[in-house]
Amino acid sequence: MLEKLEELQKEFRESVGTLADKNSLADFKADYLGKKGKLNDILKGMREASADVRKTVGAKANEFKQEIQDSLSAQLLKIETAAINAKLEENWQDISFTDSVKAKGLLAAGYHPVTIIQREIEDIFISMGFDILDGPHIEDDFHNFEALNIPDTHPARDMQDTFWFADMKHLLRTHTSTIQVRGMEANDPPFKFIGPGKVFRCEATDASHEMAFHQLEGMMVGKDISVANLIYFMKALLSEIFRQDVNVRLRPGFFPFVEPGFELDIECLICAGKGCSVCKQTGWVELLPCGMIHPNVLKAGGIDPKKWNGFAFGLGLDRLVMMRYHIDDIRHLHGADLRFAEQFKSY
Ligand code: FA5
Repeated sequence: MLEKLEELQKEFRESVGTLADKNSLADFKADYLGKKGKLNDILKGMREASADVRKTVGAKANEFKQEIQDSLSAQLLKIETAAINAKLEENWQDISFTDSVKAKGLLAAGYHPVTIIQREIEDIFISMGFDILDGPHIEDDFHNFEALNIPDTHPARDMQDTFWFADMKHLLRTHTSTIQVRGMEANDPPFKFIGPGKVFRCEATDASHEMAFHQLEGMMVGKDISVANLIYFMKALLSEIFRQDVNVRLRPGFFPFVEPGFELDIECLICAGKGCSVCKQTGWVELLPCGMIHPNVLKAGGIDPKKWNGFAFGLGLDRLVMMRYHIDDIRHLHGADLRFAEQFKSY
């Protein structure tokens, strides 16, 4: 009996690994452990056997039963894992941007043109030693207006139509100049940083105006900084971005947080200065307001204006993108037309 049991065990071990599906596993189990199965068949003669044999064979048979259960469970796990892997293999997709993916017509991801330009500008300023700061979209009155020399009743508040929250204390920031205030709060001079981000204004849209758009703030605070320093950095930026000669003009501009303030306009690249809907027929596009930081702003940021001074600028990123890629309507930048977005895939 012991010999037969060992033979059956050998046969079991040889075949259990070849079972390939759940049904054959169930049949196999019944074949070995069922009432009329192979194991019971061998154990039929147990009643007549001596006590010694019954003890040895009984122990061996129990061990074997356990082995059968364990091996069948392990084989079931193997079969299920193989099935899952086969399914994964079948549904596998190459999402790297290879020619084979393009050929299959799968949509490949790319960067939005605003992101492309933003990163280029970040690289330019990093190479000139600037840090990059961030700030929240939801701001308070202090950071958006008060600290920027725009007190409560100041008419300049009407220059930027504001989305206020119901508490009338919080708002969606109307410009990235809020990052100037946060930068001054967090740093001791001298410092220089840029702060790119989304801004929001409650105004009607047209070819060059959006309600949600992007700006990139810049601030440099140090000793004896002059308008010449400001113009140097603005020129460096524009020549890197456009890599071509562009006509610019500097004219006086009013912003309560700078004195003197300037508007740096670029000759419209859409119409080559002839006049179109983007430049409102003027031939020039407002791109880069800037100026020397007002002493009140430094004070509000905890910086002594008798010791330190500096410049700040607030670049309109969407309009820069429009000039760079000759896009004739800002609303294309925020639309959902994939034919537009796909032109900028950078892979
Ligand atoms: C400001 O927002 C000032 N905070 C900029 C500044 C910073 C001045 C530091 C001085 C020193 P302004 O409202 O002009 O300024 O907006 C800045 C730029 O954002 C504009 O030149 C323009 O390029 C862009 N811009 C303004 N409004 C819109 C709009 N609705 N849609 C798209 N771009 C806009």
